[in-house]
Amino acid sequence: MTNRSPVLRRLAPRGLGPEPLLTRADIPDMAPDIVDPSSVFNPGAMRLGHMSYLLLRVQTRGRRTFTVPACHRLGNDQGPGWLAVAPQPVVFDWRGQEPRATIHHIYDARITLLEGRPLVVTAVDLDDVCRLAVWETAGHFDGDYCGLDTLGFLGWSAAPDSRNGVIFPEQVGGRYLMLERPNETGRPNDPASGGQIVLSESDDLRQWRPVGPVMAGRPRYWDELIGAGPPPIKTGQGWLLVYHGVATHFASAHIYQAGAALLDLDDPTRVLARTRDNILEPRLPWELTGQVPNVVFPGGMTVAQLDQQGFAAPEARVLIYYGAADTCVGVAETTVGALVDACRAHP
Ligand code: BMA
Repeated sequence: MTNRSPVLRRLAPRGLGPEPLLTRADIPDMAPDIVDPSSVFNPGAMRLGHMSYLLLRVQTRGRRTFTVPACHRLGNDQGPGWLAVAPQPVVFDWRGQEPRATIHHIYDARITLLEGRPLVVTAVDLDDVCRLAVWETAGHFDGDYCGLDTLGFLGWSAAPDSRNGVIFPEQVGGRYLMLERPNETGRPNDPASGGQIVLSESDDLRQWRPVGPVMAGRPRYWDELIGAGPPPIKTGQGWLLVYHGVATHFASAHIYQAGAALLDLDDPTRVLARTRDNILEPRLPWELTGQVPNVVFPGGMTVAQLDQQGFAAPEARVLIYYGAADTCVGVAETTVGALVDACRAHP
């Protein structure tokens, strides 16, 4: 068997073996910008009805980065599977607030459905730093792709140089919350990364201020460097966060894996439990080999149903969308209960 993990099961979206949900072959040409692209990876996701709405990171042969909407539904008793990629990349509307520095790349979108509307956080590579931008949808929800085709700028996150920003799906204590991962200076020739997830807060989604640290990497183990994966989901046991961890102590390459943690519902700076082991690691050829080898990088998580108060039940089915080797997109399934149990397995 390829995957005996009790927590996450990779899916076979085309009915063969565990295989990518999307590869570069699924991205239609969008001349003049996207023609025969090199890769598609690191998707953000949100669920509306029975559909997952994705924002894909598409890289061209010029190593330019575009964000492309898509939608996905697994085939089941209720209907056939569905996968469609938009014919145009997302238009980012800075609304006259673009930074003065050169904008090189906008990437790794994370989507949160908050108060009935999608909010997106992206990384923005500038000359010297990477900042996190918060965007709202500018299109209508009743159109294709839920209005994710045009995103309007709302503001910058609190940290001056960070990545992996995710907004909570509801206010906590009367404020909006975001997890972000300040970048520490990378080693020579390494991309800047970081070993700590922190909490930021906002009254209006435009101005963000720091609150404090949430969790740190564990040197010498699987998650030495860390960053939030998809936005957290609310469970009776706490905010369920899937995050990525990077093992940096292997000579040949860093290994990007996924784990999970439970954060206190009222004070998400308190970590209640955390997986000792990773719950997903690169094992399949398309996770081990690609533009950046040995990478699984979760960015989207959809839950089949939430109750009236926004809680996900233990039996609710979870899909986790992840980038593989910075080259393609995979999807794995589990339940809320299995993730919570994995967090609490080794107190
Ligand atoms: C991280 C980010 C991700 C990327 C990953 C693996 O630092 O840059 O966008 O997928 O590295 O290369």
